[in-house]
Amino acid sequence: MKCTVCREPAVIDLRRHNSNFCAPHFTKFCRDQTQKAIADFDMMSTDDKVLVAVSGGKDSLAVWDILLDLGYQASGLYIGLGIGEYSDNSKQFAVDFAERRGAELIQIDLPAEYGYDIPEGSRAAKRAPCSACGLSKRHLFDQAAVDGGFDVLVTGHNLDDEAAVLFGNVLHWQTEYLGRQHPVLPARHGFPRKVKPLVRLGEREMAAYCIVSGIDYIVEECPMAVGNKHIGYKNALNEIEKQSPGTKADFYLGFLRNAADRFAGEAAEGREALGACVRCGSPSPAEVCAFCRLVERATADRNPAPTPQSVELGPARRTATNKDATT
Ligand code: Q46
Ligand code: ZN
Ligand code: ZN
Repeated sequence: MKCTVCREPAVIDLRRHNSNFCAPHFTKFCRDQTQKAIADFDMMSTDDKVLVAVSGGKDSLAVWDILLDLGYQASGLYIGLGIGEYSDNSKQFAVDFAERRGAELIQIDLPAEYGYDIPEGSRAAKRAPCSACGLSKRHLFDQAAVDGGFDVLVTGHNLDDEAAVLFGNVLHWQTEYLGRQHPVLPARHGFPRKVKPLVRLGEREMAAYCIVSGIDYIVEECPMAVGNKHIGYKNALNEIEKQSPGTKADFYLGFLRNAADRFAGEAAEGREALGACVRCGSPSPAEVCAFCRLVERATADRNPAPTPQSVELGPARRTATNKDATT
């Protein structure tokens, strides 16, 4: 198998692009695809102050690496979720990467700073673990981006993730979610601009990118992911992709080109109905936002109910340089 560009031995074949690449040309391919997504969807410019939500997994470390190589001023944000050994290990990969690239890594520790971990939060709130986790992460990412004066929050969602979410939303005709399923969500009061620069690259490509770039990442799956329905959607789409390479990209990128606009109105309606949480000030459809209610329930056993003032002040938010983060 030879590289389509230079005829040297290839390290990967990409059936949907009808191409094989050697390591340097594959790295370039990933960078070009990221740059194309950024340009096509007008995600950000190199003047923007960028915050990357980093989990220690392949996608978030790869997107951080690519953005740094493309000249973006990109800091990382790692949230310790308190999911046992998994969280300890994943944090180390984020810290090591930041140190290697000399990049700033901001860290937030959910148990230390908010008094609960994801297993406890999920039990107390009677929510599935991924639901309590997603809610916590979204809130903390948004808050850290706004507080830190970042122009844009980047997540490592890849083509497989987005196609699986789209598949689920179409299967159940979740029209409001379909209206929001765009790789760029504009900033509005209390929410930073959010972008997904990896939407043109798949899971296998991101794992390969990390391997050829020498990026160590947590390979272990989160132990709480068991039963997550998106895994089933991904498997179903992978079966289709095997028979017909390129279907996943056609499905997702075709939706953005041909159908996403039709649902935009419904998402906008939902957005206008938001007020501000009386405790933390975040945009919320209710008086107290879902995150503040989760904190309250998850910590009810050990703390008196938080007063509006104590939640509003929140824990001290730390900004760690990569050097501080490792000491
Ligand atoms: S970390 Fe959290 Fe994921 Fe684990 S509990 Fe679910 S959402 S699976 S990306
Ligand atoms: Zn080559
Ligand atoms: Zn709140």
